[in-house]
Amino acid sequence: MKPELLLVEPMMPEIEALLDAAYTVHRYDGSVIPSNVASRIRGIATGGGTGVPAALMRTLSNLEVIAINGVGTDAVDLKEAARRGIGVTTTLNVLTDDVADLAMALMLSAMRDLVLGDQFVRNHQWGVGQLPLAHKVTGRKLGIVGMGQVGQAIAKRARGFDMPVSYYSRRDLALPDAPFVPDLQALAEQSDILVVAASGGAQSRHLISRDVMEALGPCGLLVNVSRGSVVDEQALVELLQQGKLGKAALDVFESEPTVPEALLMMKNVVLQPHRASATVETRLQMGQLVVANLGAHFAGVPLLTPVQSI
Ligand code: 8YV
Repeated sequence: MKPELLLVEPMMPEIEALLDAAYTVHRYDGSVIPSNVASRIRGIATGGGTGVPAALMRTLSNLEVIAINGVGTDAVDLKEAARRGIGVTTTLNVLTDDVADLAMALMLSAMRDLVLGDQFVRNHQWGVGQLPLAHKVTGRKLGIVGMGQVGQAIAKRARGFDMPVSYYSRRDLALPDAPFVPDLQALAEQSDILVVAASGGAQSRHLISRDVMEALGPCGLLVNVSRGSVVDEQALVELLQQGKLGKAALDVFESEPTVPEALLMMKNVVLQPHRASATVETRLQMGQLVVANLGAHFAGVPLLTPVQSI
């Protein structure tokens, strides 16, 4: 008999086909799972942002493994998983480049007003109206918040744009070409562009505070490719409205998929629907790693990319 699995967030059809071949897959639609089904579910596949709601986890009394199709673990109660001996895996190393690429794309898009230029052409304004000049990216001072794999991949790309890079992180990594700035507000103050690449979770909630954004200032750009929770979104909206923060380019939000209405109206804001890892190539690799981790668990061999050992 195939083990039973709960798919909490849809994956690529190719990946779902692999899951269907190996497991009896129940697709979660948010409704209550009948107890006779819930008790048979031994594994979960889910997204990083979606994770596993606490109430759902409680109903799955025989859950053994949670395979996250992403690197964020903030939407899974890791303590509870450890207490219950549930293994948790992520797709470590696979999506770093894509997230760093999107950070650069957001940076370029916001500084060079790409969205406005696109709308200008589509609205037949070229030759009719005037588009204000944009701002230069090359050579701008970049501050990176969270210098893990993604932060370092962003720094590597930024060097190609001759951008001096400094960073704030939980600890000084003694990197040869990027100084550690232990005071986040000071980093914001000295940066033209601040990119958020820190992990989400209680420890980083509203790390990008009103004060930090005010320090970035009226000419500054805030880019977020990590989690919406890291930024105080209400303060962000207010500061953009008041002109105290120059621009924002955001892939993630505090209550996805809800985006503050005020942001939708702002020309100095670039928005994406949490798509940093959303490329065919990367999602395929991520999905394959999810399948491989689940396969390892049910074969009784060590997980490939565990978050914690069970
Ligand atoms: C994905 C993510 O969009 O890695 C993460 O934690 O949030 C993203 O890469 C997500 O996991 C797919 O739903």
